[in-house]
Amino acid sequence: MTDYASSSSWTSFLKSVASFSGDISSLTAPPFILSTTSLSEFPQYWAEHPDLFIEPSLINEDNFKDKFPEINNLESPEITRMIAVTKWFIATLKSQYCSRNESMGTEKKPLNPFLGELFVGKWDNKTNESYGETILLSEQVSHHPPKTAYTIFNDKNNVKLEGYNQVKATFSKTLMLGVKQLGHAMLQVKDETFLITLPALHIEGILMAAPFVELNGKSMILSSSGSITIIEYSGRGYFSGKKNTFKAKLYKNIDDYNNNEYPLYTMSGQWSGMSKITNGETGEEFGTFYDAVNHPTEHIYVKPIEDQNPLESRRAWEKVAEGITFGDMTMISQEKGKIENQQRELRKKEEEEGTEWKRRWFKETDYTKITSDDKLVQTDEKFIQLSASLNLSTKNVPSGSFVGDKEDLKSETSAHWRFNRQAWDDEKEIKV
Ligand code: CLR
Repeated sequence: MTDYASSSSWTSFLKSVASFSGDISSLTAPPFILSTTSLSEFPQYWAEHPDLFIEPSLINEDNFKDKFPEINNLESPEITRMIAVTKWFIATLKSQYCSRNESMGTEKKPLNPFLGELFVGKWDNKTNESYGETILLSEQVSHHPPKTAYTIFNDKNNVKLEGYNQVKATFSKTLMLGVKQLGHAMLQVKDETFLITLPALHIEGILMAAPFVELNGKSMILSSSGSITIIEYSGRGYFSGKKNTFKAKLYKNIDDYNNNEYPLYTMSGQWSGMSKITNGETGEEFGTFYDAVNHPTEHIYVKPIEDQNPLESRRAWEKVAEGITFGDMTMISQEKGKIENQQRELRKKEEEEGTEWKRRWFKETDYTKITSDDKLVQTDEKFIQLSASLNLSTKNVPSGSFVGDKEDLKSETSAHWRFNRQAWDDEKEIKV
């Protein structure tokens, strides 16, 4: 138990949790559990292994057999790319869900981005010229409820990830915080598209003032070439004694999955540690799939604060972050207050003028409003096709819900945030 756990600020925080309304950002937490990082930065976790992010695009007809030499009889470039995409995805999890514990000792409450907040940066991949630059753009497209839209792209290798984050959280009686993710991610590798559903998670250790994330539920990766990977998560003492456990099954096609046929490959182990890959039918072990411990992350490059636009996250939150670092509650609330007032003023003005805050690089598509005359861009078209192939709901529901599920029947909208590349190409003020 930490000293913080018995502090009066923590016990009163725990009491306030009892009347939790569903909006985590409204909880007033003591400074020691506040992070100096805004949620708008979280999309960077998708690409802290820039090599694995690009790898699927380097696999082709001529070289696929050499890509995973330990696996015999690799059958096609498509399946080999699916293995590489699955490996990249598993490799993102340690960054996504363990990095705050590693850098700050525990999970902390991130700063709640204001509407229009931006976070941009890049991996210049200087040590490997053939990789080219990978760019991240993230934008807070909604404040109530919080939604962060993002894209990460590498033009040289024709790889693009786009998606958005939104969560729905509930506290259990034992003070476990259960979190469902509502968005999804789409990865485009040249002509191939992958739809990725996001796992549910929960925060343990809140009572002890030492929160950490564990994953539960599933994620799915559906490829436009027909293959599918289903990943199931569990924690300590569920299907193994270890934390951060996963079991992934890669099927050649959705029929094989639906008909309970053997998968081509099974990957299993710890996403924060070692995992192995085996033949899905015979169980023959091929070797290590991914070793998270011996694969250090590469952090994004972000411009110095003095070169940033006032809408950019680290610049906007600079003073609040200082307050958090000093543990100075007065400074934190004063500086937060300034941002909140400014936001209130803007909303008031917009209301008076009958306008709305203009989103910079992303736009919302409501799939319930699409008619047969509408021209669909590739992301829209693939999202609809891939979802339909597995009967996944395209509505605003927890990621991975199916058509006919309770959540699907309850939801009326299918509004998702998509990247508008033209808007970025026309961008004059913000530089990476
Ligand atoms: C955001 C999207 C990322 C994955 C991810 C990782 C950790 C999650 C975060 C998402 C959303 C916010 C989150 C966080 C862990 C803790 C934090 C749920 C899903 C909450 C708001 C903090 C609670 C505060 C405690 C002190 C109780 O790709």
